Amino acid sequence: MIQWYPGHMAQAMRRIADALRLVDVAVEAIDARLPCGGANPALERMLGRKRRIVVLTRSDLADPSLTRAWIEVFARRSVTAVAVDARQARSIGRIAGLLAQGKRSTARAIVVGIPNAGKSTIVNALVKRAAAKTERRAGVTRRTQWFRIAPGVEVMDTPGVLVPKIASLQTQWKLAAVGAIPRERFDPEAVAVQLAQWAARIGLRRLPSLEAFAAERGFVRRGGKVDTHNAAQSYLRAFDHGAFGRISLESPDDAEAT
Ligand SMILES: Nc1nc2c(ncn2[C@@H]2O[C@H](COP(=O)(O)OP(=O)(O)OP(=O)(O)O)[C@@H](O)[C@H]2O)c(=O)[nH]1
Ligand SMILES: [Mg+2]
Repeated sequence: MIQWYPGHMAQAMRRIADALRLVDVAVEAIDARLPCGGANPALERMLGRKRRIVVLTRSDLADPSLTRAWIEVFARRSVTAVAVDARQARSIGRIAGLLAQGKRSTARAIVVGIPNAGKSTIVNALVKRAAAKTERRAGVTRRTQWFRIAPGVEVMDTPGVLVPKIASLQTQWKLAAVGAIPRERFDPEAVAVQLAQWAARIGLRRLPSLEAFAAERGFVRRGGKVDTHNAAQSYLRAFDHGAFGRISLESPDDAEAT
C-alpha cells in the first residue's frame, strides 16, 4: 500500500483554493499515459465551474492512438484537452493560443495537477525561460508562485497534489510507474512486477518480464543470484524513458477508467 501526502500538499490545496478566485482559467496537467488515474478528483471538485484546459503531458511517451481516444473522451465531457511534449515550445504554443481564446483574454492562469505531471515545465514554456525549477522526480515545487508571461498576463505554478488515500491498487502502481510518487515511498520491485504482469495480461509483448529484463541486462550478483532490486529500478527507468516504446497505462475502454 503506497501512502504519501506530505504537509505541503494540504497547504497547497488551500493556496490553490484561494488563487482560484483570482484566475480566469485553470490548466490541469495530466500525464498522457494515465489520463484518468493521473487526475486528482479533489482538485477537479475544487475547480468547480472554472474554465479548465487539460494538458496531457508526456504524449511523446504515450500511445498516440489511445491519447487521441482520451481527447475524445474529454471532448464528450465538454473539456478541451491537448496532448503535448511540454519540453517542446511548439506544443506549448497551442496552450498559449487556448489561453488567449476565452470570452475575454486571460489575465491570470493557474497550472495544477498531481506531482511530477509537468506543471513547472508548462510554466517555463509559457514564460519562455527556465523560471520554475523542474526535475525528474515528484515533489520538486513546494510552494505556489506567480510568473509573468507578458505584460498583464500571469501564471501561477503550484506544488503537485495527490489525494490523501489512493483507493485502487492498480492506480497506486500506475502512479508510481509514471513518477508521481517519490522513489523512496514504494518498493520498485513490486511496481515493476505489477507493470510487467499488466503488460502480459493485456498482451503488450514489448515489455519483458522482470526476470528476462534482469538476465538480459546482466543484473546478476556474484554467485549467479539476480539483483532484482536494481533490475527493478532500471526497469522502471526504462519504462519512463520510453525504452519499451510508447505505452499508455489506461485505455478509455478499461472498465476501471470510466
Ligand atoms: N518526456 C517528457 N518529459 C516531460 C514532459 N513534461 C515534463 N517532462 C519532464 O518531467 C519532469 C518533471 O517535470 P516538472 O515540470 O518538474 O513536473 P511538476 O509537475 O512541476 O512536478 P512537481 O513540482 O514535483 O509536482 C522533468 O524532468 C521534465 O523535463 C513531456 O511532455 N515529455
Ligand atoms: Mg513543479
